[in-house]
Amino acid sequence: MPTAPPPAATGLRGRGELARIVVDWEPAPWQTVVDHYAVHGAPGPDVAVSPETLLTKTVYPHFQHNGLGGSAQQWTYRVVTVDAAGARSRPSRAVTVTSRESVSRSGIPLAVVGDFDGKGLELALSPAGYADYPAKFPNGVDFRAGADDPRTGWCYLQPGPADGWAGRREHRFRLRFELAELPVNGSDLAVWLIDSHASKAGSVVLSVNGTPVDRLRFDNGATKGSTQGDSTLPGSPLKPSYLEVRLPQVFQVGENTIDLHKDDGSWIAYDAIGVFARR
Ligand SMILES: [Ca+2]
Repeated sequence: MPTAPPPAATGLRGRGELARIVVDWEPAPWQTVVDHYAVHGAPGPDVAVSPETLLTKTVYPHFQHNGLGGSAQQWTYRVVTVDAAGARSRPSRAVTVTSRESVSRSGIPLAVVGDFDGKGLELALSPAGYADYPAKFPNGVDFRAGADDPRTGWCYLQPGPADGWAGRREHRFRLRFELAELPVNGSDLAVWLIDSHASKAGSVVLSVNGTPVDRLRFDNGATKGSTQGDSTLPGSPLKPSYLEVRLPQVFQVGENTIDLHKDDGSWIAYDAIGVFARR
């Protein structure tokens, strides 16, 4: 005897963030024993429900679509509820969401280390060489944009005082860059992480040309980015996070420095870092 299919998911809604889109919907009514929700998605204004558009199966009424990159991307989603007997609901109403554009796309690069691509593989010691950090970077990172090579000069992991493997002390990462002229419309700093410690991501003091200007607080991650370098792989356990802040107008013609001084918590795992002038 075929049973009645479960009801279609309702209340589908989404929000666009940096490099990701978050989609939520209402849990199925209690009478429905849910096996999973099948989330379908496609770029553009609609999505056909087919094996090709299946993005994930989840038991939670929630989906985080990661790895969308720095450009604003429009995606449309529908959800199919599958019950314990394997019966499938009609597809839900569609929801169309656009992710936020990164300053790494909208701005003019002044100093960039790495690619904003959800991976840390282009950085030094990636993906799992953190044990070599104390020997290779005894004084932290001191990187000259445009001259130094990220593959040897910018460590993929920046430890903090909670990390015994890095001496249980503070660590400074410095980015140096030359400016021939000052940005007229201001500038932004983008710090993209592929992951961070799951409970002690902590924070850094941000200094520009030696003057502390802000404290950047990081989202907790999954504690996997110390040994895995690609957050865009299907099923990746990494929890990337993205931080973009406006910088005060304290640059000078000639050499400038951006310091990230980690005096709080455990490590962060870099995807890329850059300073961008507003157009
Ligand atoms: Ca990267």
